[in-house]
Amino acid sequence: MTRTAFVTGATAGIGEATVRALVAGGWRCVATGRRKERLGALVDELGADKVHPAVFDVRDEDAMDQAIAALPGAFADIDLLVNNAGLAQGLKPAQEADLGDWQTMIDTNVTAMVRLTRKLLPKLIERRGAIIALGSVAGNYVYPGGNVYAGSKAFANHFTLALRADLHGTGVRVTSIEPGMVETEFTLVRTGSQQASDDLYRGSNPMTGEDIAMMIKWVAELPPHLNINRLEPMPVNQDFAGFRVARE
Ligand code: NDP
Ligand code: 8X3
Repeated sequence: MTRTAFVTGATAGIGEATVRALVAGGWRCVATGRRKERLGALVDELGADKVHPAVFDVRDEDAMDQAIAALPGAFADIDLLVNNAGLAQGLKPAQEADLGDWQTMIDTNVTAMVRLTRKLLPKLIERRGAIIALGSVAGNYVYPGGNVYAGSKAFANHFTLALRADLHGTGVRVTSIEPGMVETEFTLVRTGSQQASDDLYRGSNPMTGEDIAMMIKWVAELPPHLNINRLEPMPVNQDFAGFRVARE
C-alpha cells in the first residue's frame, strides 16, 4: 500500500530532497512551502499522482488549516509528518540582534512546528504513523550568534523527544534528526548573501540535502517495531569543539 508523507519546506534543500527520495521509494508526498512555482516544478517532475503541492506560510494558522482541509483524498491519510520548514535569520550577537528576526525564527521553527504537529496528531495516531523533525546541532552545542536559532532548535530537539513520551503505546514513531552543516539555501537565507554562503561551505565538504533525505527515508522505512530516537549527523570536516577563553 502506498504511504503518504507531509513534508514541510519542500521548495529547497533538505525538504525538496526528501520529497524526491520518498517518491523514488514509492511514497506519495504533500509538499509544502511558500514558493508556488518551485512546488509546481516538483509536481511536473515527479507527477501529480505522487506530489500534492500545498502552498502556504507555516506561520499563518488559517492558511495551514485550509491546506489540511483541502488535501485530496489520495493525500489525506498521512502516515509520516516531516517537520522540516525552518530558518535562521542573522548571526549578530544577542545584544545587537534584530527582534524581528528573532520573532520570525520563533514563529516558524517553534510555533508553526508545534501547531502543525498538534493538528496532524489524531491522523498519525489513527494510522500508527511517524514524525521526523529537523532539529539541529545548534540546539545541542551553542556558537556565537546562534542565540535564538540555537534556542529554537533546542526546543525542536526536545519537543520531538517529548512527543515520543506522550505517544507511548500508540505505535507512532518519533525521531529527532539534528544535523550539522548541510549545504542548502540555509546560509543564503540567514545572511542574505550568496558570497557568505559560498565562503562558509567552500572546501568543507559539507553534507547535502540528499544525505539527510537518505537518513529520513531510512528512518521512515524501518520495520514498525523500531524507533530511532535521535540522529546527529555531521560532515567529517566539522566537529563540536568550541570552548573559548577571554583574557583580560
Ligand atoms: P533551506 O533554506 O534550503 O529550506 C528551508 C525550507 O523551509 C524551504 O522550503 C522554505 O520554503 C521553508 N520555509 C521557511 N520558512 C517558511 C515559512 N514561513 N512558511 C513555509 N515554509 C517555510 O534550508 P534547509 O533545507 O537547510 O533547512 C531545512 C531544515 O533543516 C530547517 O528546519 C533547518 O533549521 C534545519 N537544519 C538545517 C541545517 C543546515 O545546515 N542547512 C542543519 C541542521 C538543521 P519557502 O521559502 O518556499 O517558504
Ligand atoms: C544549522 C546548522 O551549525 O549552521 O542548523 O547552526 S548550524
